[in-house]
Amino acid sequence: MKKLILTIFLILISTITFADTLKVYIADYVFLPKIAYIRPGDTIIWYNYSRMNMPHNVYNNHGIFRSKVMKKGSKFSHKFNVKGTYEYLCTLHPKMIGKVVVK
Ligand SMILES: [Cu+2]
Repeated sequence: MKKLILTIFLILISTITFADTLKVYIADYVFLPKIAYIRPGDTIIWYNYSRMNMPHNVYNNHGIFRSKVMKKGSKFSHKFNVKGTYEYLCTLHPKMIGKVVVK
């Protein structure tokens, strides 16, 4: 009986996935990683780590997430609950693009 309970407990534990947080670093004109792969319920935190004191933002064209202009050292987070691919850019430097893939 104890063994059965232990087995059921281990099966339950193995099927529970915990929400995670992934950091995306904003360096000088790039998002690292450029493509972030996460699961539903996970949160992305963007950190502006620019060495050139460059302000940046994170802007999704569909309005799903948009940060303010972030000075060096600032951060912005968004929790993704729905599967999909979310593209974004920095409107101050439109060549800076990134993607969050929730699957
Ligand atoms: Cu920028």
